[in-house]
Amino acid sequence: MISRIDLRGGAVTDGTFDRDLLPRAELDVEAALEKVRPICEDVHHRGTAALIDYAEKFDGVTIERVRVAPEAIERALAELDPAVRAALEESIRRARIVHREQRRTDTTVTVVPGGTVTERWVPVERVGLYVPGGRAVYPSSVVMNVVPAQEAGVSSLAVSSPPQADFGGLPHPTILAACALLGVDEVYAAGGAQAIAMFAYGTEECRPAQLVTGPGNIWVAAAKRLLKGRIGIDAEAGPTEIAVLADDTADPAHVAADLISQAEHDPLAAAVLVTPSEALAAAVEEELKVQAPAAKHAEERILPALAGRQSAIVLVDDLDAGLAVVDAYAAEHLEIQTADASAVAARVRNAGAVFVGPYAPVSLGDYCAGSNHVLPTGGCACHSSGLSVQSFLRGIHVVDYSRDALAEVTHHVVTLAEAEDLPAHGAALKARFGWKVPGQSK
Ligand code: HSO
Ligand code: ZN
Repeated sequence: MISRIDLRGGAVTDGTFDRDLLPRAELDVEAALEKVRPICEDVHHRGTAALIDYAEKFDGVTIERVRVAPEAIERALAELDPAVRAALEESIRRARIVHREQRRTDTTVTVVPGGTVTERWVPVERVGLYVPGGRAVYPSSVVMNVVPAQEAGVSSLAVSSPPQADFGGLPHPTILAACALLGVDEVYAAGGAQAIAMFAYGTEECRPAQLVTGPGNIWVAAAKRLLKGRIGIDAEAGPTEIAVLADDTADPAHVAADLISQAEHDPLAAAVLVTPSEALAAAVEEELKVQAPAAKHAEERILPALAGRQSAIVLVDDLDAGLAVVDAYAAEHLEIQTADASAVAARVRNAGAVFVGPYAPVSLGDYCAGSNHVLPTGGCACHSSGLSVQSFLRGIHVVDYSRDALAEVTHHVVTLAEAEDLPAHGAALKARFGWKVPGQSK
């Protein structure tokens, strides 16, 4: 079962504690690079024919085309369970409410009279979205990727998900139905590294995209690392993580249920409780002992995730030390279940998303909070954000100076250019003023 890490005794507060003590899974993406390189090159050179071969080899299905026919997408929607449809529609509605507000407006700053710099936000033209289809079939992730792209104004959006032997070589029907609900009609049956290569290089059926987003396994992460630059990527998503910072006001049954909820994703998923309360730690351990083995995915995912070195109950001296620990850990998801949770949450510096108080469990955010569930993992929350409308926009600087505004600053530009031994830079300005630097006598 879950292990304990004892960080009591002042080491956290005085900043001397060993951060390597914090639990974390290891994922060797580097080692997967050599395996995915030939696959990506093959897709580059043989296009659709290569994708059809990989469907046979990795997914065990014979397909004739990679692009999914529109009728198959429509059929999946028609056959979708009405309750799932209603829930997906609510998830989409809430995500749209939040993401619509994230759209930045262009800003123009007048630096000097006649000299302006505008930041103009322009959507990426074409985006490929990868949706896994192995252990994880997550229509909710289709929502979380497509909604911000659409709200950003991305005009061309394609989805790819592995062909499923059980569904005649099509992606999973719930994935197709989610695409239909979101108005995405360009869907491909390609999985793993080969799907990322399809978006990066393009094939006879699929125009290349400028950006690929979406979660995936280690092969997808390796392909993203390999093809980054050729195509933009969101992040190399690792196994999911939940950290809970709790004191003895928290309900141990709820804390345990929340830890289990994310352990359910993957044997490498991380579930971490940080608490100053010995009593809470013991009560959560008891709850885990009862709840975890009874859960549906106990054997293959939950129990190994909780027992793994990436999960732990971390004991700290007090909430201040707890905050230092969760900041150092920089969890993908962080729940604050303490007295005055809002005030504690406001002090968090590093987390993909923070869930405040007893009624904001991570599962709410996974589906229906309106927030995005594609969040930085593996400690990347200390420098990166989750997916948002911003992920699909580029800010173009537009520089507009009048003759007078340029004249006024020319001597400074010329001086800096000469200081860097780049006189041609200065000359570009001097040429505009008959080679005489305005404001300088010689
Ligand atoms: N917790 C996952 C997202 C997810 N949960 C999808 C359920 N379905 C990573 O944030
Ligand atoms: Zn989840």
